[in-house]
Amino acid sequence: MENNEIKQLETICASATPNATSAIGIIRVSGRSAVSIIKEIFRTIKGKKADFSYSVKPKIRIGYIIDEYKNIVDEVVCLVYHAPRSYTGEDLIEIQHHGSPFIQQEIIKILLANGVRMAKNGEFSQRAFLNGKLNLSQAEAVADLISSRTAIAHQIALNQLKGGYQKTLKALRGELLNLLTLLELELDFSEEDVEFAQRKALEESMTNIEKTLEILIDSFGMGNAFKNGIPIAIIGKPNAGKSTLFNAIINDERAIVSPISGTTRDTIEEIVNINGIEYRFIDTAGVREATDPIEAEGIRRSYKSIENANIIIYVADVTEMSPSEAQLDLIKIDEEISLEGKKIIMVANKFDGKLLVKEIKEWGNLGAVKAVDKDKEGVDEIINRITTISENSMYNSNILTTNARHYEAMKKSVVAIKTAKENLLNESPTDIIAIDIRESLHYLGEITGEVTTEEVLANVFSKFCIGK
Ligand SMILES: Nc1nc2c(ncn2[C@@H]2O[C@H](COP(=O)(O)OP(=O)(O)OP(=O)(O)O)[C@@H](O)[C@H]2O)c(=O)[nH]1
Ligand SMILES: [Mg+2]
Repeated sequence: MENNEIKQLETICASATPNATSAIGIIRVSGRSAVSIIKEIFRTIKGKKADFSYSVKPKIRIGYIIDEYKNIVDEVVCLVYHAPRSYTGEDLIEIQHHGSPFIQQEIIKILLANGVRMAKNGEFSQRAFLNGKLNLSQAEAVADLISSRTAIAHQIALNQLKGGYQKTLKALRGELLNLLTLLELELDFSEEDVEFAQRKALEESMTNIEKTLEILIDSFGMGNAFKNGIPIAIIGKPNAGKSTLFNAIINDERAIVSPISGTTRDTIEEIVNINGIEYRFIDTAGVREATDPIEAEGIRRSYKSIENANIIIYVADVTEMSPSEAQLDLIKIDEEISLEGKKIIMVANKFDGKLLVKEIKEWGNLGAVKAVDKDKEGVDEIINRITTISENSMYNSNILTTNARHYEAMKKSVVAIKTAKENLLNESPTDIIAIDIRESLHYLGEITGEVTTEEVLANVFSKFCIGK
């Protein structure tokens, strides 16, 4: 942390608003000399130096920013937050200026001339973290909050910032610490051969931790999808009507449709926002034995899309295949690439074709959506089903893992707790059990930032925008 302490001595600035014409722009200044510098470059309306002395509540001052020749650059509002009651935990000033990129540049130039340096990406949030204002996963949630494009991504980010996710992590950490304390107490008295902790209770506690971690780990697939758009692959045999359906869902003639088998050769993606959730619909090449290398590559990409999708729309041409043939085809695909955990929506397409009463009934028994390219009903039903699937997964969204870094740390944490439990059941010595509990705690600490390296910090904060 030594390095960070040196960095924190420097006063930093950045524009918190985009470099574009707008009603107002905001420049942030944070650090030890923020207040003394603003005193020099700010004058009240009456042309006097303003009172920026310490106060618990933030101070608001209206006046002018002046350059080295005492010329007025802009009329501004300054908000002064004194340490530690600010976002960064340092003295922090927000200068609200007229939203012109020129004024923004001029004010920043004056700040730089006074010894302030430009902030790096996420440096304000990094300081907030180093000063104990936010833990690491909360800081990451701030970045997610800024970049959230949909209602659900926004809700998840808010939850990661303050809600159930933080509580779950805290509870997990508490339980692990409790376990460790019990085991260490026993170690302190090891000479006397006493067992403070009931083996049964220890085992229960470990199982609890393991279960919670596993729920968090499993939620990553959906959590990540909610954040970046839920991938939905439209698959089936060539000519089944996949591209027709894809165009109908995205409401655009995006994919080429033709009676020629093998029209779609590459995968095509479109993002659609339905009821505040983002979906990535993917039209794929029909899966069959390839006759040429290009087609083979197309089919390989179809499989890749199936692998990455949370939801699969299987399109069957009812004039070409029976319900049992469609099921067999899905089994064949499952052998190629596991469909486990994926939600499958079966679509009986071309329902305007000639069909026997028995076939109509069988498709119904299969729960297939009956679709005809000219009708909207089939598409509406498909969208209804997709919405239901998402809403059911959202039910638990207060403890969704959406961050790949957290996901990796949790996987390591659960391995350690499992090993500890095994050792406990094998009646291994207490110090051996304690090693893995400590390790499990260590990985959990990586998420919230109790244990971090410079490298991890740099990695996390470099993903932020400048000024945050
Ligand atoms: N009668 C009827 N024809 C349809 C229906 N849906 C699609 N078609 C026709 O079926 C043919 C194939 O449609 P596509 O959407 O290109 O099929 P695809 O599954 O994308 O085919 P590939 O890309 O070759 O794998 C086209 O001529 C469509 O007009 C339908 O509901 N009823
Ligand atoms: Mg197609």
